[in-house]
Amino acid sequence: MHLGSIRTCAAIAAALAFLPATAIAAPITVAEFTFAAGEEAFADEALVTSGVVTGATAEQVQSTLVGSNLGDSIRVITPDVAVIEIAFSDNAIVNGPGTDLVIFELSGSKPAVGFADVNERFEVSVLDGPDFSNFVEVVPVNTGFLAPHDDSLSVYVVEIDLTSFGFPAGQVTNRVQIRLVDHLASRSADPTALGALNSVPEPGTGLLLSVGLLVLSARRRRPRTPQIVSPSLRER
Ligand SMILES: [Ca+2]
Ligand SMILES: [Ca+2]
Repeated sequence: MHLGSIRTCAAIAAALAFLPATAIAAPITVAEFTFAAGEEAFADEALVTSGVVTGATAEQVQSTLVGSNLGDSIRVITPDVAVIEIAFSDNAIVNGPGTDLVIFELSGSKPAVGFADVNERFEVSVLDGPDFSNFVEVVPVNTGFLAPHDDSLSVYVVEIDLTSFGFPAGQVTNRVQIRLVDHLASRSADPTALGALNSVPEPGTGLLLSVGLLVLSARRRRPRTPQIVSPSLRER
């Protein structure tokens, strides 16, 4: 085997040796739900696709719904309504056992754990193949945990099992839409985060990227004399 090839293989082997330690995140527990994939399990992008989120810029909608932090929430107030599309880009939600996705919502404290607040109901749609499903109404349930930055608010959750959207076991999705309506004529539900309990890494990120960069790095180091690259090769 050529010396350069040996070096390339050694570089890849070294990468694979350390990647498991960096690629496998520490689990995160949020209001008694443990996300084995850690921060990766949570939503990565959020975009208002129709209507208006009351009092929030596009950047605020994005920063509020992305990641595991429950410190802020969004809402609509009549006459506003809004559809928000949430994307998972470094992971996908897979239909595994039981609940696959948890949507966290913040509402005024209620004494009873398990209290389902119908006034905070909203609608959820999931991307199924090329199309989004019909919207399904969901009702947040009190976990009994208080919001980390405001103990006048409780953490409520909606647990989504993709089976209820007709997904067979193992089918994945990486996009969800939520539709917010103000049912109380005062404010709608207040979603704050979305996390995949059953999460799989998105192919093409993480491991593949790291190995690819190392192969490129090894190849770039190989020449010991300057090379002339023809314009035609550059353009390929
Ligand atoms: Ca993610
Ligand atoms: Ca499931």
